[in-house]
Amino acid sequence: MPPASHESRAASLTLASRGEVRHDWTVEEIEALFALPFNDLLFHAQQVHRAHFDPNAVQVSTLLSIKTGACPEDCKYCPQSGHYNTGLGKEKLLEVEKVVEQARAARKAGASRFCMGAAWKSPREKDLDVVLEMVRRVKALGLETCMTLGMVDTDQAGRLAEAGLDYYNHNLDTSPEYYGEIITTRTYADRLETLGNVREAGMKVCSGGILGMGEAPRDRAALLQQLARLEPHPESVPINMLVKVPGTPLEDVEDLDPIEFIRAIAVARILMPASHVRLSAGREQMNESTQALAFLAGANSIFYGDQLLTTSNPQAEQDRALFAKLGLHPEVVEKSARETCTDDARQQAELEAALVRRSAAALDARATELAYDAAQA
Ligand code: SAM
Ligand code: DTB
Ligand code: SF4
Repeated sequence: MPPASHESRAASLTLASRGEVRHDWTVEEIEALFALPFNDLLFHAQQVHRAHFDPNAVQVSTLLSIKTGACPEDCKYCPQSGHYNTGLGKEKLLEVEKVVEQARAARKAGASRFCMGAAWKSPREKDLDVVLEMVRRVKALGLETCMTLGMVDTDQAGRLAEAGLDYYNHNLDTSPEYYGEIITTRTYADRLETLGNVREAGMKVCSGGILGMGEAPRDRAALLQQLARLEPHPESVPINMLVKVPGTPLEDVEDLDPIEFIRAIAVARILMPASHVRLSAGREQMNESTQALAFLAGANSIFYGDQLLTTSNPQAEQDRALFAKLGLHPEVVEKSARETCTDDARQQAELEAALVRRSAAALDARATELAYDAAQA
């Protein structure tokens, strides 16, 4: 491979001036970012990240499946699709009290956002009333709320927003070109329409995709282009590494090189400088070094808690240890999210402060250790 000249690298870097928010990226420009030497790409992503965020703060969300399995959609990656036999037991919509109990536990463990997911094509009228009550009750705990319920029309989005839903998650999943290989029961245009309805209703948008589904490098660039074309950018961008579930059509797809995954995180950070980029599903299958690189590349959000929707996530204790090792701390929720303040919310604020103090103490201890090592050397 011929070495890239310093000039060509510099030219590529000028494609993404530090922190500039753009919506008109071409796939070729994005591919040029992917092609940068890894160190240059990560350095650039760090610069963008630091211009917009505390580089050591990570937003912490916990997921709960509120309705599991038997989904009519045929997403080839998904253990919950009724089209495949993954041995997953189906569950009806959970009772509100059960959801509130789980949200309280998530808050106690240190999560600041509670994300509720349902295996639906779109919510039915009678289910929506229950879901709206879940939003109100979880919000009253002082947690930020997020839901992912499939497609929503303008009326449904309006009612969710009115109930106080902060974020709606609906992923584009992959490039428009590769999409038909993965899902046939809803279109890319359907997804964009739902995202438009969410935005119009005044909620924050959470939208990202899945990597490692056998897509080509250009598909990863094209997915990120689609996300960056949204105006405004999604506030939250989950980048999932495919969790290969036996029984799904993608169970044996070839692994994506972790370095390619990190590149995609770095490019997402550069394209959407002010968005939270979530190192989403797939952390259980990643080692600590890959996760550390993802944070270096600009990821600043995770799912925290032992379970994603139906598959496992690293144990909370393991994540607390990783945060301490890397000197990361949970991002403190903005004041506006706490304006609904109740006693419960105050408790949450105290807990967050305690978590920040704990991480700081771990950092101090590490610094003392290093100073001691240096003195011994
Ligand atoms: N049914 C709703 C929908 O698809 O809009 C919400 C739930 S669905 C499980 C939410 C997202 O989870 C999907 O869009 C997909 O990006 C992600 N997901 C599902 N299965 C996954 C897997 N095996 N690995 C990684 N991400 C996955
Ligand atoms: C997202 O992008 N990833 C989450 C959340 N949004 C809803 C879901 C990941 C699901 C992984 C497979 C499972 O646990 O069922
Ligand atoms: Fe259903 Fe969502 Fe799974 Fe697709 S990703 S099968 S819509 S639960």
